Formats: sequence, C-alpha cells, structure tokens
Amino acid sequence: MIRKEKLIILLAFSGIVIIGCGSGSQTESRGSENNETMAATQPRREIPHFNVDSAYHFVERQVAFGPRVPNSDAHRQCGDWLHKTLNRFADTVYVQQARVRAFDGTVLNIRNFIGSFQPEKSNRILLCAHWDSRPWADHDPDPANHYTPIDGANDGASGVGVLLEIARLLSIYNPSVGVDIIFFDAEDYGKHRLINVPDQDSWALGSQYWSRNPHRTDYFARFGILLDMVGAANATFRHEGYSMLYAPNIVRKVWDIAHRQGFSSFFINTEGGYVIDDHYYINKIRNIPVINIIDQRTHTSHGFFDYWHTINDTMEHIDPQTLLVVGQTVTAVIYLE
Ligand code: AHN
Ligand code: ZN
Repeated sequence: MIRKEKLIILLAFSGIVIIGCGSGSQTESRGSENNETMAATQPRREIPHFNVDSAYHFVERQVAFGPRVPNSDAHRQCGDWLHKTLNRFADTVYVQQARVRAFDGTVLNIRNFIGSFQPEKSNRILLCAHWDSRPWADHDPDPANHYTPIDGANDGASGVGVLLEIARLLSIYNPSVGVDIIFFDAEDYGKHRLINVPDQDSWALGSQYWSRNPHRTDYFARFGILLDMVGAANATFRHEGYSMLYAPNIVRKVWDIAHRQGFSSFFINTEGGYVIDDHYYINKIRNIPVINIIDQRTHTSHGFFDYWHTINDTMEHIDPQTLLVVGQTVTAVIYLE
C-alpha cells in the first residue's frame, strides 16, 4: 500500500508589483494524505469507468458557492475548495496567483490551479477548463439582467467537474503518461457586449498569464485538451477552427475515440467556428497543440447553447449524459496513450 506524503513548498515572490503584465506568486504542495486515493504502481491500459454522478456532484459544488466572479467572496471560496479538492487527488498542486488588468481597467486577483500526476514523467498531456464565471449576463433576453453575474453551471463549472472526476480516476489508476490538469481563472471577464471599447485579448486572462509564466519553466506537454461548455443537453462538438489550425491530428484522434465509444451524435465531424478561448493562447504563446471540446450550435445567433451568458446557465440545465460522453471520451484518450 502506497500512501502519499504531504509536503508543502511555498514560493512567494515579493517585490515590485507590476499590474497588467501580471504580478504573481506561486505555491506548490506535493502529495496527499487521503487514504482513499492511493496511486497504483503499475500503468493501466484498461479504460476506467467515468463516474458521472461524481462529476455532476463536482459541478453542483462549484455552483453552490454562487457566481464565481473574480474578486468576489464566492470566487475566493470556490478557489479554496478547488485547491483542497485537487490536493486530494494530484501528486503535486501548484497555485499560481497574479493580478491582471481587465478590459475595463478593473484589477483582478486571479488564481490558476495546476494539478500534476506522475510529475517525474516527461511524456505529458495537458487537460484544462476555466473555473471563473461571467460577471454579466450580457446575452440575456431580458435587458434588466445584462449586468447580473451568472452561475456558469455549463459555462465554466461543467468542464471543471469533468476534470475533477478524471483527477479522482488518476489518483487511483496510473496511465502510462503524465497528466497536468489546469483550472484557469478569468476566462470569462471578456468585453461586455454593450460596452464600446476594444476587446483585443480581453478573454482568457488566466491562460494568457500562465502561457507567459508557466508553473515550471520550459513546461511542455505533447498535446492538450480544453473543455468548455460540456454540460448542456444535446450538445454538439464540432471541429473548432483554432483546434483544426493548430492541432488537427489531435482533433481526429479524440473524435475517433469518441466515435468508437458510441458518441458520434455528440462528436460530429462538422466544421465549427473559430473561438478565442484558453486553448488559443496556449497554442499561440506556448506552442503546445491544444484542442477545444466546446459545444457549438447553428440555431443561435452567437453560436453557443441557448442559455449562454444568460442568468439561466444554471444547474437545472445540466444534462449528465453530456458530462458522461465527454468525461468517458477524455478518460479513454488518457488511458489509451
Ligand atoms: C468569445 O466570445 C470571443 N469567446 C468565447 C469564449 C468563451 C466565453 N467561452 C466561454 N465563455
Ligand atoms: Zn462564457
């Protein structure tokens, strides 16, 4: 029986605080003292069963904090919970803390959480999602809600919930590759639809920061997968534009595996639009081929699910079936490597 020891390393850089370029500090803790999560010693080729009830519960837990808008209490509390939860499962957890400036001048206190599994391996894959939620429901049909923060049950929490369940599986069964799970902050603080300012690089502030300041210098992963909006009923995952531009072979690999699992009605072989999202900056700045598994629709004006950036992006519109097909597909990708 292998019991992981706990060791906490604090790496806080004090000094001049440069807002905008992002001032930061990093905390690293290794190991876990949870008896339930012992790492296996032998790599496992069999694909473990993705527990969708567990994933659903992880989505619920995040939403229960309230809208996870940067600088809010709910955001801080959810961040603390994510840190604690990731620490139960991962071998090493890094917390990257920074201040970044939003499009409207607001200085945001952000944290990116990185959980590493089998950190000694150089053959690695990267999985990520954003954990913040949007401060404004600027696509709500009712203008009275255009400045109301959203729950982000699908837009944010769904991807994190799926990845936490995968983290739990990784704590039990070792795949042959090393895995890093990153929860990015401040993805959804992008320009408000009704505020007339440039929105150049206003989205994905946490991943932009990480791409310029990775948790380990010269960090590399062979490929990465971003999950965004993976919890709505009847989701359709198409070949997103930047994923095809930067990592077409990874798109094919993942869609093939999804089809082999019987999920071809969700993972459709159709061209999607180009979405500026966390994967775009990792591709552009860090040169790691990262794809986006993102629900894209043709019947809405914005190209996303019906409740996108509305106050109705809530728990009641999360469909476990979608969490399952995405979770089981990504699990298969990892354990087939
Ligand atoms: C743009 O609308 C430019 N990007 C959408 C990225 C996003 C927002 N993902 C979730 N919420
Ligand atoms: Zn969003």
